[in-house]
Amino acid sequence: MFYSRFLPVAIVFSLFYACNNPQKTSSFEQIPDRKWWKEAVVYQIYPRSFKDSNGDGVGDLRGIISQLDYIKSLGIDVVWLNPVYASPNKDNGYDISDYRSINPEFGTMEDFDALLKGMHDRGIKVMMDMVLNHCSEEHEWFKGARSSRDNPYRDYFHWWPAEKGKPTPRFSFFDVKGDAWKYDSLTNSYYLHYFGDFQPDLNWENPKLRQEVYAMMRYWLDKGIDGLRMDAFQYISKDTTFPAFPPGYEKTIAKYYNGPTLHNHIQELNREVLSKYDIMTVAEGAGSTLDEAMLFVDPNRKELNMAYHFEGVDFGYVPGEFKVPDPNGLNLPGMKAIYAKWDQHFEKKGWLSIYLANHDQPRMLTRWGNDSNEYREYSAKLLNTFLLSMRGTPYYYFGDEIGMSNIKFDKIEDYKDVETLNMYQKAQAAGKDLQKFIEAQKISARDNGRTPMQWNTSVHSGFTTGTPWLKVNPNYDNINVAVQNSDPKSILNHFRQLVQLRKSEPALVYGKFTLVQPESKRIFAYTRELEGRTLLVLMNFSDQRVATDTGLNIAKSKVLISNYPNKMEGRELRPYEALILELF
Ligand code: TEU
Ligand code: CA
Repeated sequence: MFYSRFLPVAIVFSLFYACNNPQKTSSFEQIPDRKWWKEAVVYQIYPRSFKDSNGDGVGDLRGIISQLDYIKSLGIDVVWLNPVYASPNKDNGYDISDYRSINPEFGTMEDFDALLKGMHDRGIKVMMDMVLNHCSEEHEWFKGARSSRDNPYRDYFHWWPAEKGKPTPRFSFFDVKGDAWKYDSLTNSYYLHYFGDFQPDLNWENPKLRQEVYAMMRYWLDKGIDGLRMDAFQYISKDTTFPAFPPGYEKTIAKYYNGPTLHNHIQELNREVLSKYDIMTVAEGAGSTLDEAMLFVDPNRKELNMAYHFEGVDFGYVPGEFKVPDPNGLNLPGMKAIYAKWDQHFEKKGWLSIYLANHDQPRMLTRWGNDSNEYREYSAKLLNTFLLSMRGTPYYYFGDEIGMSNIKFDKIEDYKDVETLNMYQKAQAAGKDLQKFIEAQKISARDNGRTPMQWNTSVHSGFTTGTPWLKVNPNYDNINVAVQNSDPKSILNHFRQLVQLRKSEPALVYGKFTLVQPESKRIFAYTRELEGRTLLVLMNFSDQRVATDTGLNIAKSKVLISNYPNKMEGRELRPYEALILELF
């Protein structure tokens, strides 16, 4: 009622207002201490699944090159590429066998250079994934290291000689037994691996290893790449005396975060490499507390630009279980509290990223929205509204711009991901209910987010002419780029508008964030304020109509973007309605 009735008044008022209050229409030029990486929207491409150029079923660099104009059309600023280096691919490129060459499945170094140039020609920056907690067992370093105890590469890794008895237990994320020490008979020693046993951990306490890593980073930075995403970086430092941990330690992986020398290493890295280039740097994970995370990104400490925490995406899983969704559904007040808490802690200094999905997560639409036919479009647009209106740099996962959803495999045989396969074996060994495991994975498995991009309605969604390495979601018939490109009301075009809105509204980037109605179980609402300009983000995270009660005067407002074709009805938000208002 209030809105539609006042709409004409609101328009006249806002025109009048805009003409008479120029100081409140803040522009980016007025912002002190601007940083390009705070204003950027990052688009993440999982190269295996984006576009295949040669029919072998695996996405590749030439495939990405063929879609550069599409990528540009999104309006994004930075592309983050998951690892494209030589790799046996047991963990899809997160097991690197040569940091200075391109995985032949993806192409050649010439292809990479062409990709970088193609991006730069279009004003898009490129961010590379640096996997430096571990490498592949097939890396020359490890092949040398395991061959004899006096090999020059021996100290690039962590070893426990068997004559000292069994090593003190350490936990591995991907190991069926959860054991991070693997016995290697060749030298009668155990080596450490926090992830798969094919991913031996690098020894950052060895200065030679560090110098080798820095030289490798300079090699890429000198090519002109614009950013580094530091994979699993919080784990690189270890107390190499390997003291015993109290029983139950493996349940609190906090023991693995932030080893004693972590920040010395990052500061050295900053001094010797990062500070020499105008790049953006992000740590994947940043300890387990707000204060720990701040240590990575407090500008006075000269470490990294921003961090991404796991608390948001881990929320809503049953504690102590492997990614089992809470049967009670989304606890919205809890989710809001997490985002508000993190935002507040970094309000004055430091910076965070904002994301709901990546290659380690299921599709955000299934996990955080509603992927039913009825609400799919509304809730995809709602989640996009959230991602592009929060403080923090949005990291946006490819395919979400068309509302891709989980594939929900029924059979373990359909999965390719080492994590799911190993956790299945673990559940089996523990005599757990395997059907329950499969049901939970339909919501949470990483492969849900790794199915190929849905380009059009041709066979295999236009991703490949061959057999895709991972099945294409059969819903590509109606969820694809081609259909949405030509529909002005599509999720894709709404996403493009949101990106433009963020680029024209400094309040969305730099403005103060304040939660409104924090206790509401259905409405997620907040204001973003900058220099007298107030934007209100209103989102209904439910399939019910809900009355808003923001306590703000919405009567005097202007709709900047909305996911419904017609105006809000009274004070009620319709199912999954999401809009951004400017308040006067
Ligand atoms: O992930 C690091 C990490 O902490 C993982 O445990 C992550 O939380 C997990 O995948 C969630 O299910 C990075 C990469 O992003 C991931 O793809 C790799 O598998 C992992 O490192 C090992 O390199
Ligand atoms: Ca290919």
